[in-house]
Amino acid sequence: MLNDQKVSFSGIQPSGNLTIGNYLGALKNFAEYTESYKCFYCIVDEHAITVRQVPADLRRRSYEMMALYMACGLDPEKATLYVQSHVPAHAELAWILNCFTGFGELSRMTQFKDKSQKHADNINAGLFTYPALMAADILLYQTDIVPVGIDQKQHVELTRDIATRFNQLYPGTFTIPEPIIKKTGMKIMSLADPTKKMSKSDENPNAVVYILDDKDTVIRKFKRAVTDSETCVRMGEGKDGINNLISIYSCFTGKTAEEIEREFDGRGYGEFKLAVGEACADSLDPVREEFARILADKAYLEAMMKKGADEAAYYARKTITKVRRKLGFVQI
Ligand code: AQP
Repeated sequence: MLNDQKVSFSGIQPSGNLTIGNYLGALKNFAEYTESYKCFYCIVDEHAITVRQVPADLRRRSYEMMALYMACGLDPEKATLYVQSHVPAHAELAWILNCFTGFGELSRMTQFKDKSQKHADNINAGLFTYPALMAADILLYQTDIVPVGIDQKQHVELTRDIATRFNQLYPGTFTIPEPIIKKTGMKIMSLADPTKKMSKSDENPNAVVYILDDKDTVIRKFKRAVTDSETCVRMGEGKDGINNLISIYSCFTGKTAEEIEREFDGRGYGEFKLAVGEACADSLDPVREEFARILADKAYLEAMMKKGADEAAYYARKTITKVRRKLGFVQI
């Protein structure tokens, strides 16, 4: 907690074009905390390099994400929007927290297991210690809440364990954060294989709907979405494709699953898929327009990045100074 105001922190990697999974599970929810919390929303480029990135793409996507944060309703006057590598305290605290994180704890992280399978030629130490950097991101700002999708729950829980352990040794250092995971949209699945999470680094572009896809592309992708051999639009076990489409439609329209089942009673999958595509494309239309407008002004984006980095560094410095003192590092 900073000066009695509660803190919300979250981050997204600029490791690909953002998907509606990133949007519904995280980004869309960020703005609702800006009135009552001090918010820090970060573009976590240091996390992104745990997987090989093309430098020009990483740079371009960092600008794009800054524009997208704003296009999704985040006002840089109300929330601190910044790039992780602009605030060196993240890397500094990550090193310290590495020394308070168990090898066994890191070995149990599902993301590490998944990503080391996916990138078998590059299982680097950064991929393994990624959760310690994420703990640093969160703990630097004395964060109370972390709005994320369900896939990040395990990392936030580890952050809590690390913070609790640190506080036992050095009382009063960190606020213990809570993950905030919305029930609808917490895990949007791939359209090509609805048993798998929709992921921005998926190689099959038809598996993923990007926030910036145009309307025709969005509708085409939903039309092709894998479903099952039934025709009735209803939630059920083994109906992963339809369950996923119902939850996407619910997120974009605010309707409950029961309302959706009633709305499509007696109508086939084709009609339902079209409605999901239209609801998604229509909701994202204003985001796309705003994004294009903001992205065109590079000087403004850079000024906002600088402003965000300065603000974040100010708060991060307070925590890092406290941590250094508690650890016994000499202050000069
Ligand atoms: N499919 C999803 N459904 C709901 N939420 C999701 N998130 C990601 N995918 C889904 C949430 O988006 C936020 C940012 O994620 P990230 O960039 O840190 O990386 P990630 O979780 O590993 O997401 P991706 O898209 O799968 O990225 P890549 O392909 O680079 O690994 C998080 O809050 C996450 O929960």
